[in-house]
Amino acid sequence: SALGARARSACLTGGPVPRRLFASYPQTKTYFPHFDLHPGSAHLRTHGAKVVAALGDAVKSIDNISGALAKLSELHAYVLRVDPVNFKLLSHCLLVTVASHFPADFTADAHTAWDKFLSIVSCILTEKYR
Ligand code: ZNH
Repeated sequence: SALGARARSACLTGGPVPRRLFASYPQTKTYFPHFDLHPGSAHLRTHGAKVVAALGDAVKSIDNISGALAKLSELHAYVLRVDPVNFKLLSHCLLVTVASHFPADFTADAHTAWDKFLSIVSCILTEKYR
């Protein structure tokens, strides 16, 4: 979407999103002991770009998101073992960050669409958990 493209170009995922996530929910930092977690660090920028690219793949395969994210779903469930609750926290931080950077574009429809999209992606990334 246009809002998604602007969010990407504003580089929200490398700075403001992780800053908000780690400040509001410090327990999320435990998954990144090997990262430099200072806002805008090379680690966060690279990682943020990967996360956004995955979200882009999901958008491109909007009718088969689970197919597009199958590998990533296995990675999060079996290798990274990220507690599913963290997906809600990250989605919330993404939503709030986009809303606060682009208040005029963040209409009720945009809010609904982002909320739905992120919850579908989160469901798919956590569905392999046992
Ligand atoms: Zn994650 C990784 C996406 C959520 C944690 N991830 C990752 C990647 C991607 C992603 C794309 C890369 C892979 C490769 O490289 O192959 N994620 C994602 C998404 C989401 C997520 C899309 C939602 C929406 N994650 C998450 C959470 C957490 C996480 C919530 C926690 C908190 N991840 C993670 C980790 C990792 C990842 C730890 C690894 C990193 C490194 O590099 O080491």
